[in-house]
Amino acid sequence: MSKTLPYTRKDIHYDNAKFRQRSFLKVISQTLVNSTMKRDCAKCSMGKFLVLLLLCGLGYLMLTHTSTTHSISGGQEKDSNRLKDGDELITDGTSRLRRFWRKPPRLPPRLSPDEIGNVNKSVHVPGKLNTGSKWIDRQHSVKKAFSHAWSGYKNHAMGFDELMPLSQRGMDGLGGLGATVVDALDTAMIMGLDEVVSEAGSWVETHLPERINQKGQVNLFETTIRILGGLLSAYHLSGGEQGGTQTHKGPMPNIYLENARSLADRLLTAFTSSPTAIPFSDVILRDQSAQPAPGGLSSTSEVSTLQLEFNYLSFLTGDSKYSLESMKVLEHMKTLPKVKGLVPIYISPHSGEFSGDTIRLGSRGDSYYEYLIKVWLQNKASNWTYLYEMYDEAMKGVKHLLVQKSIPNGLLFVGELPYGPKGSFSPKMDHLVCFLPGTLALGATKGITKKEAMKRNLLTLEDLENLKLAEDLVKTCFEMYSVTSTGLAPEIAYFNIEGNSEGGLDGGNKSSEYVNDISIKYADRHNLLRPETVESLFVLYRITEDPKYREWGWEIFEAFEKYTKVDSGGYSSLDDVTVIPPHKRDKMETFFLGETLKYLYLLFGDSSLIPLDEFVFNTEAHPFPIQRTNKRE
Ligand code: DMJ
Repeated sequence: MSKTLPYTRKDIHYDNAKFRQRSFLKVISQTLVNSTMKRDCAKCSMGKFLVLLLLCGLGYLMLTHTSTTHSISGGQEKDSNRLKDGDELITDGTSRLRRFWRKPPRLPPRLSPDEIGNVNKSVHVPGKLNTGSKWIDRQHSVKKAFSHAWSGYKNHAMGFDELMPLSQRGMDGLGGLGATVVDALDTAMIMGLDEVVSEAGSWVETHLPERINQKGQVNLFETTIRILGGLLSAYHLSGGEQGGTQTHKGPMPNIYLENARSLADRLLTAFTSSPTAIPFSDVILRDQSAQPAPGGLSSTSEVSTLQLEFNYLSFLTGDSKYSLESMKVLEHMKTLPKVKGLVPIYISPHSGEFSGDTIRLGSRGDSYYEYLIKVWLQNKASNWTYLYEMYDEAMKGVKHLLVQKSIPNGLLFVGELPYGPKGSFSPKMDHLVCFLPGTLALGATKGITKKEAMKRNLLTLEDLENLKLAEDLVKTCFEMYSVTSTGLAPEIAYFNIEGNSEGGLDGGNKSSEYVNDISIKYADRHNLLRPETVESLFVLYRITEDPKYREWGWEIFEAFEKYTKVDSGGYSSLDDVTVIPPHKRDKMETFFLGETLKYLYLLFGDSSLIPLDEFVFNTEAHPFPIQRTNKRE
């Protein structure tokens, strides 16, 4: 059980008042109150009383004088229309005077989660964060990396699921739907790479319909998050929701939606053939049939990480069946027994019950927790408050049962309960768990900046605690990279804790402060170009606006460039991140283009690009717009 949480108020900087600008009069009056003048005035010295009077008069004149320097010029006018409550643009003296009498800071509001979500529309100021050209250059480097990855794939593996960059050929590890094409498509749109959009879009138009009809077994989860998700975001980003006007190169947006619908109609059989609300794990596309995984069980994360995609498809098509089937899973899970909101990593589609005791936020558990909050955020109009409650309870469970601190240097990490709550704690953390800092931060502010949320008094103490935990955990994720010789994280890390030091060696970077806190087992030393840490850095940067997250992201990007780039095109997974030079594995995962490079590009870019209070990213980094209305009803 965690001995390190909860944080104290001091730790989480609970002081809304210090995020408010003090008015001019407040500064004067507080200075007077705190100065020796206070004592002197008490003696009623006439001279000092007159000085005080003079100061007050001067203050009043300054504040009520209408200055032309505050008039809004043409360029600013546009932005000023977007300013709402609490913004600090002052245009006349009367407004200034009003600021004198600002009410004292309120306590966090006691709103229901849905109410909090609804008042959370952020005031967005484009260009605010992307100041210096350093970040423009770095963003450009990521774009170049994407082009290099795509050229390797296009030249050697076009139409296959993945590129084998060393062998310079393709492989179909995901059922043969050209997964890299579809996963990469919206990243190319976001980066403005028209040629790639055109190549990938033409491939979708020409080849995907036939593949969807004729291919065999695919995994429901992987196909939903990568292919269905990629098609839906491509539809949105190419202007599909603006009435089909084409705003990008490539086919008309409807091509993406038609393919999405055709694919989803087949995937639905995984739900409809199951005797319970829990879908089977695999679908045979050409037969339009479904089957359970060998052994009969589905992964908890897999069955609960379909709803963003199916809901959005229902929204776009007006056909509620996709949403209804997928939401049955979460509605059913709501009724199942849990351990402080935490759930085992397997579930049976035959009985509808969880199976086994293992609880973790790594593989097979991770995105269950991610989708609870994201599906709620996506569908504010639907009032699915139970999802927020499940998320909230689960995060309390994480803090209570899974978070511990390493020795000797105190990194917070999220471990596992391989034998349930009564068994021993394992200080093992998959890289996959590094999605959690981003999710916690998103859950705390609902996508707006911390500063804005503080200004509007929207954060509860629990939100602030979760945000603090997010910041501590993302540091740990970053240190999982820093402790290795290559600067790249292993697939799994173990943390040394009091009374339990797992085997394994250090990461090889002896100059890291945390070299004795983290150990890595031989079998876990690989790196698959995974996105979770840069994903969380992106979210944490957008929410806290702390530039260190960009710097950390840049260090990680440089390490990818140095050790995973293949000259003939593409990037490769590594066998061992602790040795230099690391041996390459000959596989470029689709999520390197779909997620890792997209999040890095967004991290270095302007915050107006895919704002977090207007879009929700599926677990494969495909952004869907947050739904303000519910078309289904
Ligand atoms: C991706 O397919 C998704 O992010 C998923 O949720 C977890 N695994 C990979 C990336 O690591």
